Amino acid sequence: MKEFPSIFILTGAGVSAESGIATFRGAGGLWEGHRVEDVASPEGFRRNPSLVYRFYNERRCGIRDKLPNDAHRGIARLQREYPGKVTLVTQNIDDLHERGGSPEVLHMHGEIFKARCGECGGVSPWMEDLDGSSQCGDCGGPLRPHIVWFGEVPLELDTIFEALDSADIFAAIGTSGNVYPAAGFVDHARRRRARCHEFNLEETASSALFHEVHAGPAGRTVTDWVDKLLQEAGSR
Ligand code: BV8
Ligand code: ZN
Repeated sequence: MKEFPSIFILTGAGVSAESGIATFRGAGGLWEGHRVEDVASPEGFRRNPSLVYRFYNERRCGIRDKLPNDAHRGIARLQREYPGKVTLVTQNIDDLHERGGSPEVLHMHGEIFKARCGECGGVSPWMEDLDGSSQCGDCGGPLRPHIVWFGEVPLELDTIFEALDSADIFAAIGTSGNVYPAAGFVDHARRRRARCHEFNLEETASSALFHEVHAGPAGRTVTDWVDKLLQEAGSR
């Protein structure tokens, strides 16, 4: 059986930028007007829940009418057509990878269209606004966005590190590499001899850690890269 290199893809806000979803640290980024500690931390939620509910209601509303772009579709095509293992981990809370055709997405920072119960911990799909009166369908407990805030432990870390340990190719697409532990994945992959690719519009804090940098909009650079990978796999 021909062994095909296993691929690990990490995406950030930049993969959804061409779909019209604002990134965090770009001009007019999401965090402007809001201090991170106030809207994306458990302390902020305890201090002022309605501000946090409102911040995520605005995000949910803004994401609902957006469409996947060529980068989402390219990654989904790779997941469907590449004969080797492809793991997709996203830091994004939108559902554009799913709507772009990805069969499996690991949302390490949670998902905007889900809510989590403060009592039983149950997670359920949630498309509408959330507020202090929203109740868990199972136990009637209070609901919060199913989002990993700063200071909280990211989701699916066991699955993520298991895939990262055996990756031959690591790609970071549209992420500034500011937030840990995601920002540390490239170093982890490098130490396991994976070939590391960075897809970004500009240099980032971790660009020096990558073997190959694909500069430009992910819609184009990811499409070109997937074409090349599928062609190489087909010709093996
Ligand atoms: C944890 C959900 C413990 C919320 C998010 C000091 C040192 C090191 C670490 C820390 C520290 N102090 C605190 C920490 C830990 C902290 C952290 O890293 N803080 C940072 C600020 C220093 N991390 C945590 O708290 C995490 N938890 O550490 O728990 C632990 C750890 C391991 C094991 C056990 C326990 C939890 C962090 C999760 C926070 N939640 N999101 C929400 O979305 O509202 S983070 C949020 O911000 C996103 O999810 C994402 O992760 C991050 C934004 O980053 P990017 O996605 O990279 O977006 P950004 O705008 O920054 O960059 C976009 C890039 O795209 C740019 O480079 C741009 O050039 C590029 N781009 C734009 N357009 C395009 C493009 N590229 C290509 N094509 C384009 N068209
Ligand atoms: Zn409940």
